[in-house]
Amino acid sequence: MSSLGLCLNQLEEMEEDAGLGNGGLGRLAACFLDSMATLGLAAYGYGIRYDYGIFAQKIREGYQQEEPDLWLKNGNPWEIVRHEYTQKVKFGGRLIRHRDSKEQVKWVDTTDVLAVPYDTPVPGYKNNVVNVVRLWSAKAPNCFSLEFFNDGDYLKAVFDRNSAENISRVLYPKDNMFEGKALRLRQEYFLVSASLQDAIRRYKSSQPGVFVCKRESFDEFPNKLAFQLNDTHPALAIPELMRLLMDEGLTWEQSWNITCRTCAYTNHTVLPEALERWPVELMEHLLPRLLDIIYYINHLFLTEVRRRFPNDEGRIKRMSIVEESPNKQINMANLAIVGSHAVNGVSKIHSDLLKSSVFKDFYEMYPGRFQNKTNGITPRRWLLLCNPDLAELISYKLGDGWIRHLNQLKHLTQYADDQCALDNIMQIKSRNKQRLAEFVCKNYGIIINCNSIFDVQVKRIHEYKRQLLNCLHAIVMYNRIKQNPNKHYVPRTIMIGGKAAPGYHVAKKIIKLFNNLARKINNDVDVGDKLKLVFLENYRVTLAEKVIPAADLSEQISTAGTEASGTGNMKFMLNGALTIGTLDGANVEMAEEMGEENMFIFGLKLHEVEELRSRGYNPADYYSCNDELREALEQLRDGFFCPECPNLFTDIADNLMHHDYYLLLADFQSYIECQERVSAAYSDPYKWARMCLLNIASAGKFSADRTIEEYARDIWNVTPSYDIIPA
Ligand code: DL6
Repeated sequence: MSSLGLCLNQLEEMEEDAGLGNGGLGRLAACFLDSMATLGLAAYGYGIRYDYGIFAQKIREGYQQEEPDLWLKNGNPWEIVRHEYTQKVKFGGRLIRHRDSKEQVKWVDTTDVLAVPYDTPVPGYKNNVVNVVRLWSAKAPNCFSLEFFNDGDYLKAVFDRNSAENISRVLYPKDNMFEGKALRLRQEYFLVSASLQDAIRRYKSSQPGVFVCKRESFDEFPNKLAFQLNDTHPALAIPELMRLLMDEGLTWEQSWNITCRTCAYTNHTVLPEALERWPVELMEHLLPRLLDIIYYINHLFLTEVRRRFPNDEGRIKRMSIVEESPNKQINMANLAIVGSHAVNGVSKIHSDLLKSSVFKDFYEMYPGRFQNKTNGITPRRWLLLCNPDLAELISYKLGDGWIRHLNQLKHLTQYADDQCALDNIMQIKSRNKQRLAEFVCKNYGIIINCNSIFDVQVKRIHEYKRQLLNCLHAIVMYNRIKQNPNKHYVPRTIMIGGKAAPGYHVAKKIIKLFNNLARKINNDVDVGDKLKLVFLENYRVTLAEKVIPAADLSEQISTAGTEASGTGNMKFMLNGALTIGTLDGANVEMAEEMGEENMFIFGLKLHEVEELRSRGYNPADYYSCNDELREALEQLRDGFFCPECPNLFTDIADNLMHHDYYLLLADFQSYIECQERVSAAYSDPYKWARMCLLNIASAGKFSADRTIEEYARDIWNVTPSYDIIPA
């Protein structure tokens, strides 16, 4: 590199992110891959090799604009194509039934698509284990649309090629939101079918010491394989595995036994708009054999429900995989639960909610199936790599065992009152803040005060995550400064980053609002550097690696009961940022680990949210008696932050004042007071530094290694190993 006059760091900066997911769900999977390799587990990550990943976000005049993510434009040196493992995936066609057999059904006249695998290595941490993430790219078979070539309709033939290859063209950019598009269903089946065929191929040929295809019995299948369904997006794995096993000659009962013992389902959300329900009509057209199998699974399942809970038709209706009204649709979560031996949520509070509300009927029927696996993050990326100075300091104090055994961080507590150690941590934070400030200045032209609290909320923009509550706090701070400019204020830099789904108008409006607040506040001479607002454009993993180590305050402020876990919260904690948050998702367990005195907790608790809603929530009860809140809402409503288009934010204000589903107004006062406690704590550098250290020291639980050890022990029945295998 240096002989070519090139700098490795610059080259690293040029590398595109592989943005093949939407947010927490995909990033969690990436952390799990790192942990599985580090724990010596023989694991494959399967996914789709999208030509276009999550869009690039550009901010123009305060608005989000989307641009295609051409991540492969300069090639991808980390992958190799494995043509030899190409699989065929069927769509459409019709069924030919052999008498009334449920096993012997031929799926014919299908339109086939090839799934070509591209492998990327996933190295474990210094253990010589290298696993694989295998991503499928769609390719039309050579014979595809041959009849049009024969007819001389060249263009039609080429167009149809594209329709096959469109399957892996682009990631659907909605996070926590179901999009019932046919192409999305094709993507889901494409991933599932190719991956299962690949796993069966490997199972059949994997008799130790024998190279030719050997294994004929499927008896060992559940002992050799485990399929962990990452939400319901791959839940078609259940009927597809049934199909493949029956096509191998197994009976329905044998296939069902193997399927249930092999599959397990992780739920990642309770938001109703995110739960997948596919129209039967669409499935009938695209995947008739799968629908046929789902119907029979449902028939047997409902027979069992009726036997266990006689005369309870309400329950039958709620539990049915096939929903009858208003339109017939397949409830994918119900399918996933029925066909799995384990179902888990991703934090304690979330797993409890699954049992007490979302899947209550299923819990009553299969209590032993329900588990919790609190999420985690990989300490290799989220500390060692992104915050090398802090990592070095910790290794200097404790040795480097923490990199694989994050619980060792608890030994840092011995330095909680050691001024020198605290100074070291704060010096590192300060350098990280300096670097981020340079980035912000260079990229957005905003000069920020490095002595201010770096108050950061980075995540997808969603109403339930309540970026608007953060905006209300910014407005209150601004109004206070304007009313009393000479008073002392603890300076703040509020940074928000995140993408809004392109069709999610409210989320896009929230971005515009924050940028308008920034325009007004950042240019007000009375405010100066007491308050600055920065929108972090195009938030993605590589930007997170810069932002998180530099944050003082992490905003985790969703309405209690809405965020399944969160994982950003853990990344901030590990890097010594303090959290302001509700008792939601994994925040609850973070508070347990560090002690509530080391976190800024506010807002309604889950049972209070439920009580308030069942009592009947009226937002006016809150703003009519709160001057600061009313002022902020009126400013929003009346165009104070958008004189050139005074009605721009009226709908946001009206929505808050009249509906406010996520209870921002109910939590407002508690949030503002909590922010005051943050400012007071920051004014006491010793107290703040001590809290930072205690946050880091109690982050051990949130290693993805711990999460994976639990999956391995309780669901997959495999034993991790920290052995270093010969190179
Ligand atoms: O479990 C990973 C991640 C959680 O940390 C987030 O709290 C949760 O919102 C996210 N869930 C989804 C669900 N997507 N769908 N459908 O992204 O999972």
